[in-house]
Amino acid sequence: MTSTAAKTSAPVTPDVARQLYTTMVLSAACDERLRQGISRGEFAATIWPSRGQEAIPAGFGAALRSDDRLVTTYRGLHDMIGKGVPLVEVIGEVLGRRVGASRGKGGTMHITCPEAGVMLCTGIVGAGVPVAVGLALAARQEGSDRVVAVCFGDGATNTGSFHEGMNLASTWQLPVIFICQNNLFAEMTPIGETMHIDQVADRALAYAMPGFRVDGNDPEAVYHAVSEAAERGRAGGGPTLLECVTFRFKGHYAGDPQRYMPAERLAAAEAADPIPRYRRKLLETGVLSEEVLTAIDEQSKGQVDEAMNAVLAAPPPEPDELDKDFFLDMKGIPT
Ligand SMILES: Cc1ncc(C[n+]2csc(CCOP(=O)(O)OP(=O)(O)O)c2C)c(N)n1
Ligand SMILES: [Mg+2]
Repeated sequence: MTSTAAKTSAPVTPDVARQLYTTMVLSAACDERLRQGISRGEFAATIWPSRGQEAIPAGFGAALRSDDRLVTTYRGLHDMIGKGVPLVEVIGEVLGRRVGASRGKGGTMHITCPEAGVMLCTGIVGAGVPVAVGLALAARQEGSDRVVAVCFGDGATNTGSFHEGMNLASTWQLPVIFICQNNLFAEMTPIGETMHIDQVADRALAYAMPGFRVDGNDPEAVYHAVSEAAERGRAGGGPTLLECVTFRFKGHYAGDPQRYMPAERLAAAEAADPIPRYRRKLLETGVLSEEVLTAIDEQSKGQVDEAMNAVLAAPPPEPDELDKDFFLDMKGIPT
């Protein structure tokens, strides 16, 4: 039993190609800078690196509207960047500074930025799924045609929350795009030891939902698959499950020595790094020139350095802010 592969090979416009490549490079530069600072002891922070998985948020970031919603996980800094959360707010939250998206009180696992549509980030595996379904119900009740994308890992698809959320979204035909970032590992366990199916996308069949397996290292494939799913959701066609197959280069957490990871497997994945792969494609097809690509590479590193300097100069939250920002008043203003 297999799900259909997504029909997604049309070319993208140069503007979309530029956005896809920029998100990938910016996410990798941010991840790299944070890991560097942690390993040098420059600051205390914890991250769950997304290096290797950048093509996924590049694709959905370009496919979704800014008012579409996103729910993601602890391994979601690249997702935040793809959805348009300012770098200072991402890095600021990781370092626990007042300029962070959650004013430095949430940390890496709890970044929200409603202005960019990022409504929840959670460290509880699978827990974002039912919340995304609720956000999609809210969109319908408000008469909005916005859609909700929810990112989670392969391991999360073994949780009850995932199946309950899939079932309800299917039953009520809600506009949810379930995006599994299948990096083939859950913490230190390879996927073959946690499920007996060949494809996560097949899990859609149990809910009579379209399910597609996508090359999660190809930003254009993800872009097309999410665009189609969003179009279906906006038109009342219900939810879609996308299994974006990728790889996690840096282990479960920053500093993970990855003793469980066969060296040749990691080396093969790194040799197929989606960023140089997409760069080569853009050059070979003449969509973007070497000059433009180099400028994007340099500007992205510059933007990360600038954001990091702004964060390092910013204070942590004051103790009297601890009990603020939990509730909204009747006008929707944080109390
Ligand atoms: C409900 C719950 N169970 C267990 C954990 C511990 N845990 C943290 S990450 C993780 C693995 C999740 O793997 P996957 O869903 O594939 O996401 P990835 O980390 O690969 O992105 C586990 C088991 C948790 N945080 N929450
Ligand atoms: Mg995983």
